[in-house]
Amino acid sequence: MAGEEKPDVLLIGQKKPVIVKGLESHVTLHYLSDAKDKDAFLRSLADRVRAVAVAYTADRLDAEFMKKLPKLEQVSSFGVGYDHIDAKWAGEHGIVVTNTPDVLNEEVADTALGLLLCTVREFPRAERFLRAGKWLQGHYPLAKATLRNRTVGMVGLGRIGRAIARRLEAFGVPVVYHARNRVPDVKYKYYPKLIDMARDVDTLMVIVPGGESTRNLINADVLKALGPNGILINMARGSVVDERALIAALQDRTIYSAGLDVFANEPHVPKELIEMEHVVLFPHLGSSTEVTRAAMDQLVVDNILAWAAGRPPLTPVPETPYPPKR
Ligand code: A2R
Repeated sequence: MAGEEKPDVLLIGQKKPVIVKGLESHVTLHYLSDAKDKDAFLRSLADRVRAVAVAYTADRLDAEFMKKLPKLEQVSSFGVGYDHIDAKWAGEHGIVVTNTPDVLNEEVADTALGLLLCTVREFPRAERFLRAGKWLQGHYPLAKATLRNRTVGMVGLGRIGRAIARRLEAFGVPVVYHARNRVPDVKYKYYPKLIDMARDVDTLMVIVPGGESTRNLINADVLKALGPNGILINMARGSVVDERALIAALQDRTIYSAGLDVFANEPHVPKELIEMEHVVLFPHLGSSTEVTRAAMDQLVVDNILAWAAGRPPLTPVPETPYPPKR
């Protein structure tokens, strides 16, 4: 009977065990990664696929892609950031997009503090020193920077930003923030203008969404305002920082250092950054533990299962309110 048929779902990206196991008994899964000719594959499924699960992938789900699946109702995407999906277009065309917020907040905040400490106190560089046998010749030089006299300007104070700010408070580090809107229930000083905050602080912690509204938000002017003691930590997306301007600012010591978990063209990292001993570079580790990634995968599954059962999505993004306009 047609009513008992399992719905067809396209899986884009890695065949992650939690996602495949969680979905395969409830829906018929089609794997884009298996297709030799992706366009032909999508054409063959165009009449059937009504939902897409997006695992970890570099693929973009733009309007052109979604148009190839005219029956599409829901896109369940892995990760809190969804700048790889044209959510505005989806919302305008009755497609609900879901992401995986909250389950990763504390993990990403841990990574942010780790990256900040590594950058301020040069821990990775000191460890390289030990491994190279240099301790036998003398002590590692004293760190020039310290967290003790710093003020952190949060660029973004959402779910993850607040978890980072809580940790900073516990460390005794003053916190202020910039976002487009004041957050009503926090006591941190609010800066409506990023440039004003950059001028007043010596450390920026960037944790905003990627996409056009934040592209190159951290530009040469902001870095200049941050100044020669300045440290930039980017936990957001590479696109939020003008990478060329950052490289120039690090080379001529317009700012002191940077800790970067994200890059403009991952996994490619500019040679200039790799050659700089005093910056700290992480391979996009934000949420990357087995436990947290499994929780994110499970939320991808649960959003699809809710859709398949005719229930509202658990975590729709703001651009695609539920119920969708059709
Ligand atoms: O601007 P607001 O009031 O919407 O505040 C949000 C802020 N934000 C921005 N701040 C300045 N300029 C912008 N153009 C701009 N767009 C957004 O970023 C809010 O304070 C924060 C985002 O918070 P949530 O939506 O709760 O995101 P969550 O879960 O903290 O994750 C942030 C990002 C992800 O999108 C990934 O790219 C990355 O962290 O992992």
